[in-house]
Amino acid sequence: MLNVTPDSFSDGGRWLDPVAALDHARQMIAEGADVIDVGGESTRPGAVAVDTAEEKRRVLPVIEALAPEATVSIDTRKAEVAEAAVAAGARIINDPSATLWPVAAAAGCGWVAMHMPADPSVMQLHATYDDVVTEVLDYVVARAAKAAAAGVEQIWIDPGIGFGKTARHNLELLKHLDRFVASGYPVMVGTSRKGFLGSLTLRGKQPGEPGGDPRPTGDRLEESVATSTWALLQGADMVRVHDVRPAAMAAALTERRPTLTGEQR
Ligand code: HH2
Repeated sequence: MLNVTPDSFSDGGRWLDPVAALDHARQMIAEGADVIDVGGESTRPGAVAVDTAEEKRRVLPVIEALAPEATVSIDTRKAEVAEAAVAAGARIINDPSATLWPVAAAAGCGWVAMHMPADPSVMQLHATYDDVVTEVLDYVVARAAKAAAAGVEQIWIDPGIGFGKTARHNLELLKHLDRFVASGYPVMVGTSRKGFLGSLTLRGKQPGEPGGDPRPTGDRLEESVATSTWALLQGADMVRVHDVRPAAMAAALTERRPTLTGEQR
């Protein structure tokens, strides 16, 4: 993904300059990315909403430049930004609000229905579920059904890992991704560099051993690759990552797995 934001949790400020953003996008494509997800508003826990004009100013030049050479998705919660992004060449609306299916239907583009229980500024206060897997699954499937009824042809459902969820909720959702896959909708998953990964393997400790420091945002590569690979093995259709090369290499291995022979082992 390409965050054209000053405040994204792991790469905020790095790709604000459109030239740097394009270079980075081209590098991700060379490393194996199939879709570049462009976002101009951070949705990290506690993030403050960005004004529509500012969000458009951040994303549109990048989308216009990138669309002729790559499949671009726009990561936004605002209809006006989604419409402008599609007009600039984006082919998928990646929608953390799961409300923009009418825009996708009118534009004839793909749409991602992600689960987020409340606005990012307060969503961690809403991390309460009786049965997180069933509740999140029912929510995204209901939104996907509305989109399908409205005529959206390409729909993904996404459990929204880290959005209004505790580490335990995130792990439950990953453990039961097969139930999302069984819905019949293609599944998208984003775990990359997220906070809950930092506490899974603690620095200076063996996995599972208590104590130690949570790993910082920039030091969660192994956990990110492991969980994106897990998602693909469970049948996810698309994974959203920062570090494309290792994720793509691991994804290629999951595809080759059934054909490994004794000699190759
Ligand atoms: N996660 C983030 C943003 N958009 N979209 C989907 N469909 N699924 C996700 O899991 C997802 C998403 C958060 O990651 P990032 O873009 O790196 O951070 P920020 O929101 O701080 O820009």
